[in-house]
Amino acid sequence: MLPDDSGDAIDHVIVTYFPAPRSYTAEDVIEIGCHGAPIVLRHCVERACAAGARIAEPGEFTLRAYLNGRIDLPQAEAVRDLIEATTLYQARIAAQQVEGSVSRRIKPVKEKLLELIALLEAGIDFADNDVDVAPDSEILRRIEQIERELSHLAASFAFGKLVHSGFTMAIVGRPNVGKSSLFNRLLKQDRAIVTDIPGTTRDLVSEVSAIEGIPVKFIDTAGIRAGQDIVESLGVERSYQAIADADVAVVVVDLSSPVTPEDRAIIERARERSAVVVAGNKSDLPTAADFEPDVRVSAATGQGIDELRARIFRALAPDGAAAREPGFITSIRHEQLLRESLEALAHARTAVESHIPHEMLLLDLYAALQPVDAITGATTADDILNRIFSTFCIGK
Ligand SMILES: Nc1nc2c(ncn2[C@@H]2O[C@H](COP(=O)(O)OP(=O)(O)OP(=O)(O)O)[C@@H](O)[C@H]2O)c(=O)[nH]1
Ligand SMILES: [Mg+2]
Repeated sequence: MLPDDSGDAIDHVIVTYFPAPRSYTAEDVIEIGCHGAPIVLRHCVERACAAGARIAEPGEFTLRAYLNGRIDLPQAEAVRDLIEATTLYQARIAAQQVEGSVSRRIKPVKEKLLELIALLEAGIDFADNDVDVAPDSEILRRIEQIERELSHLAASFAFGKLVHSGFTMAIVGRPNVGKSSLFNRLLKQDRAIVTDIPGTTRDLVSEVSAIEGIPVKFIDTAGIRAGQDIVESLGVERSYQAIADADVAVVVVDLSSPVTPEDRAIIERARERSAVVVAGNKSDLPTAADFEPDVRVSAATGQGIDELRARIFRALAPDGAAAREPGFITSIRHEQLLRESLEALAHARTAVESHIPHEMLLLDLYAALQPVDAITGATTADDILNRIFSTFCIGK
């Protein structure tokens, strides 16, 4: 029973006791479940604090779980992603990472690096005894194998980034080609106004939705043409800005009429600024255009829309299919660390090729190990910890 200040019951709560080490933090933990009204929650927290508890720091529970060795760093970071997930797909990937999918991918590679280091260390220690560690070709083979596996993992970030942060997609093209119709079709709702009058859309219209569980900000734009009134030309300015800001631009052309130099100019312009998919719309009508788009669609009938979605994905993450294998990385921190490690390995490879003494080669290998350690958590500087845990927005 949760009493108010005068002792009257205001809620009945459930108290759950998790004895150490079988709790979230691996310590003794008590959880109080009460009914969800904010005023009741606040009262409950105030009573607890009056009795000697204190409010958790951001991320403190997960930090304690980490410090007590119950989870490693990638798992702790994934808890934050799970809390922030906006689609079930994001939640599923984060949940796999909470279960340790990233560490499971990295640890075998780290193991190979450690083996190589141990091998060379041994060679140096026993140099007097004429122990021949390994021929250079063998050392090179090992370094290259580690490089291959790490760069494969680093490349998975191209897709992982999309899963983590989603992407922005602008639909651009000449007036009346069917941009707003396509926008509505992709969103599966009548969001933007569609008419047969060129110049219908005058400002950016945006809406957030998801493609295959990945959050996407769709932007419909004003049709691009020259020499119109001031409102429309301001809209055209914004269309160009939208191309520049987008991760991917879908340039729409109307296949039922001849493709014009303006169409080609818009495609060129878009290619300078972002990934591009050229969609040939109105494919339900007789074709009048002598032009091969990336994908033929009909906003009117829905034909080709799935193919368009697939094309959009491929434009953003060319290796998307490979990246979907388990344990792909979604954290920019991990990607940067893997790149650092790869740089050091490239140094190491050059060192072997130029027959530099093993003592020096080892420095490069240790330099390659350090960033991997920073992912798996074996050596963690305070500032890494602080950066990770300070981005938690709530107590968990
Ligand atoms: N037959 C056919 N008509 C289409 C298709 N897509 C759009 N339309 C028609 O083309 C006209 C223009 O469509 P909108 O979606 O408004 O074109 P828009 O590119 O947004 O035009 P602005 O906003 O003026 O730049 C409308 O009459 C639509 O019904 C299609 O796939 N097939
Ligand atoms: Mg429009």
